[in-house]
Amino acid sequence: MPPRAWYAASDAARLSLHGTWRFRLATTATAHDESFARPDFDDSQWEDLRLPGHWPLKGHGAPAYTNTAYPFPVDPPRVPDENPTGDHRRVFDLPGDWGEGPAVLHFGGVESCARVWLNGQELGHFKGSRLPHEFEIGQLLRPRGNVLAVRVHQWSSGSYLEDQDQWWLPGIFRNVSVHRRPRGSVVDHFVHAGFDHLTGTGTLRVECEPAGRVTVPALGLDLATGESATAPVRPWTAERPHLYDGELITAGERIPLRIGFRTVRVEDGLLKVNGRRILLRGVNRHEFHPRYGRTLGPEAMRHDLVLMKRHNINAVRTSHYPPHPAFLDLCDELGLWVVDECDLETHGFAQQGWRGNPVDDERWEPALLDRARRMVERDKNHPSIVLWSLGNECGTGRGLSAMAAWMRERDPSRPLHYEGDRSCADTDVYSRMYADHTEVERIGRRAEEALDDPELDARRRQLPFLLCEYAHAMGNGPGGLSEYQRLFERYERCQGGFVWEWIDHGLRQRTPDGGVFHAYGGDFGEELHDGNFVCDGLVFPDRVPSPGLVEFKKVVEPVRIEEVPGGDGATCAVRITNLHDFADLGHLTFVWQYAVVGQSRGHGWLEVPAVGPGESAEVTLPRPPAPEDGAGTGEAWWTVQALLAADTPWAEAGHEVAWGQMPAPVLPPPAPPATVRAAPRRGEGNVIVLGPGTFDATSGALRYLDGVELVGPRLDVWRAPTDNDEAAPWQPGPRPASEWRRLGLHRMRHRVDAVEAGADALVVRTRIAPAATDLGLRTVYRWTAGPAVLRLEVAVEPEGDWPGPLPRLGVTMAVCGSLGLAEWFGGGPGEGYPDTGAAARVGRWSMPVDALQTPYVRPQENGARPQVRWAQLTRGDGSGLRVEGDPHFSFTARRWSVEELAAARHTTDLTPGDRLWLHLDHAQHGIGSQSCGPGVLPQHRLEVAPARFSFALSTLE
Ligand code: IPT
Repeated sequence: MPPRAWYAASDAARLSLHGTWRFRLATTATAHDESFARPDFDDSQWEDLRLPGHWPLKGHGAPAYTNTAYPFPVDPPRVPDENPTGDHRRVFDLPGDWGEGPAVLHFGGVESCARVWLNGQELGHFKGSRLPHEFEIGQLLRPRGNVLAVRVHQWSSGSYLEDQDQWWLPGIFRNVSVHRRPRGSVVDHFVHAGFDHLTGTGTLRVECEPAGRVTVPALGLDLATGESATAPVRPWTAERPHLYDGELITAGERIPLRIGFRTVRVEDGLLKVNGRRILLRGVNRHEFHPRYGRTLGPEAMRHDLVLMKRHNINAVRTSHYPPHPAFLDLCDELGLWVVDECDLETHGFAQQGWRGNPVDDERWEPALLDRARRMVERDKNHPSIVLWSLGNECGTGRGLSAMAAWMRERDPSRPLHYEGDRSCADTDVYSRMYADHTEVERIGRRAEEALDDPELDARRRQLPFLLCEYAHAMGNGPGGLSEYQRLFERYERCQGGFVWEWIDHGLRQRTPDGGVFHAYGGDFGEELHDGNFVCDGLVFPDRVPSPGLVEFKKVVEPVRIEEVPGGDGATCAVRITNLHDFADLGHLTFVWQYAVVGQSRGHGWLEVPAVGPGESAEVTLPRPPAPEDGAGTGEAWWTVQALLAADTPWAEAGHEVAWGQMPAPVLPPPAPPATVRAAPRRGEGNVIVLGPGTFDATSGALRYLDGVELVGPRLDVWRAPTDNDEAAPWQPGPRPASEWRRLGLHRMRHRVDAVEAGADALVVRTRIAPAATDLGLRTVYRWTAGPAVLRLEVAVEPEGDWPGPLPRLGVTMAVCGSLGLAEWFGGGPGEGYPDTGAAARVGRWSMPVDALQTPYVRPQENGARPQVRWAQLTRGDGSGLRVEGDPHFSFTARRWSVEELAAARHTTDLTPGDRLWLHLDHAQHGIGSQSCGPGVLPQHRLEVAPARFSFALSTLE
């Protein structure tokens, strides 16, 4: 049947065929003949399979992951003999009141192709995995005992068009249903609902076959299909997704409509909606569930969108295929700008120098046009969709031009997107992936490198710019988000982008002893795979937000709250900037809090004037409350939060949308007791005692602090490489982790040159260096002591010509595992690194050491708390260890060593030992995004240079 608009509901009956089917899997396409399609075929030897779903996730065969490589020889359109083939059978009755007449069998998504029989009669076959396919079946249906037989092959010519970076997961993974099509019911309909921002009016016209009427009660509209009507309306935007309920009525059917009035245009070199430039704070979303693959229930879809809205995300690119249509209904309802992308990617041809690329071969054109049609026709009625995308990573070719031409003709109301053709010949926006900050800046100034063709160059220079992928969220990271955001705010041409990507595609698995972990490429024995490159999302596979999402929320917040510089020292003024594209700040309430050393000393409402989009206002904070006697001295901070004033469909009143912190004048702490410096002395055995510390006299290593046993502290420069440290092989420039391993930073040797007990200090002189090189770090540990405190000053002098940055610079020590509770004053509550620290706020935080860990799917450096003034590790009874740092430091505490962390492949490989490893870092190297994008920006690199830092260690009773 020709493709048509999807709608979730109508008064025409539907019968879902979800549930238990009979199933048999063969390893080749030709293992069985077609007799299974006969109604009397005996399938009692088959197994049960619940649909929708992918058979490899239900105990039949196995999933496989490749990024761009085709997991079969590239010889289009042929596929290998080993072609897992699933035969499916389902017997169904019609409901008693079904009646007679036309009906349609609907498949929402089948990977990768299907042949279908009903009651022994072949209906046909189809390809296009994430697109709908329908068959007219009314004449074949009978009241009882209908036998539906579907043969699905994992590989088909269609697989060449579906080389997206994800698991290969065959099966009937979306809805299968039968729809009654009464005479006079809707064959297809197209809702046109534009908004004129100059007059504030919306214009509605609904095309429909057959003709009928359209009503919109709230607008008093009742018009014939094909006619237009104009009325004053509230427009639809992602910020205020106003939908009007209406109805389409034909002789045979009534369909509820949800109408959003908005107009999308590219004008003045900008992408505008309702006459205004929009800024995309977007994510790329694959459909993924850790147990069900690309089969998502309504709860998971809503969960994704609610999480996005709560994290200030306003846009989704449906990478790289149209999603389940219910997801788009939710985008209309909750408010997101959507780039709907066609189910098309031929990336694996890049590995063949693009030889034989289907998008540049006219024999494939009908298949490409079929895909374009199935997407546009299905999804054309969603106000949330503001751009159509031809597909992803297909190189260039006339097939893409043919798709673009057809789309323009069919739906001139939406601009076109495609990234793979730098000339932008077929598109209305200039889109790139992973361009670094410098290049984005140039593009922002419309000063990018020229195209060879001057005409195309001039045209492209006038186009708005977006990053359809950036900030690769693989493992720890992405770093550098704030710097991108500043560019998007500075250059109006740069209209934001879409982080790659929303969710880690880790498949939930159990170890033999019951531990749960998330599997990635290679875990199913694939002979060709791309490892954990499939885990690069802002949420973990179980949809728990990762620190990257928390960071993104802060970076893209639609209200900026910052200090007005040059205050008088006593009062503090804040500037509140409204970064929404349409909304004023009426939906938010503002509260202030004044805290001293993280303890609240007062809070209240803050009156903020109505500030329009793009505008700002200055507001003076109240005078700080007077310090109470003896209390409230030390470092003081203002925090101002913008909270939702009323419930929304995605968060309750009081939900924090944005925040800012401003330092307040420090209240001087009480004068410290005059320091009496203790002198080192020889103790019993081969030890030196200095104040509360006991040291090994030969190595100079601290052994006990007030009777608490310690190992270390000693200098440490190694971290378990992050995915961004490892970096993608195709990235330009050195890959940090390989460089570090080449230098031997994971096997540093510590040599003690002198242990000098002076009059009031113990000085330990060392040199730390890896084998096979003359590079080294001369390090002097200078210990002094007061009555109950040990002070360590570390001085590091590099020797030799270090070629690149260090992973970290600090000291590491091991303490007793019973010190399982962490408390600190500094950045938190989550982790933060030099270029991922925007979301860390200064406060006093506490949590169990186990909760400090971030469970990246592939274990790697994680969990550092930045800008820490002091930290404590304690037992339940409050006893433990306290560290103060000067300057501020970052700390990490774990139940395993860096070496164990670096060696683990999955979270379940990490077993807690009986010690805690405590890392006190003077500095860390930034995180960057080099797993598929730019590396660490210069200002966040940890260059090798002389350094001095100190810690005061004491015990708590
Ligand atoms: C880019 C792809 O478009 C996307 O699907 C995903 O694979 C991403 O990279 C990395 O995770 S293509 C890349 C080779 C620039």
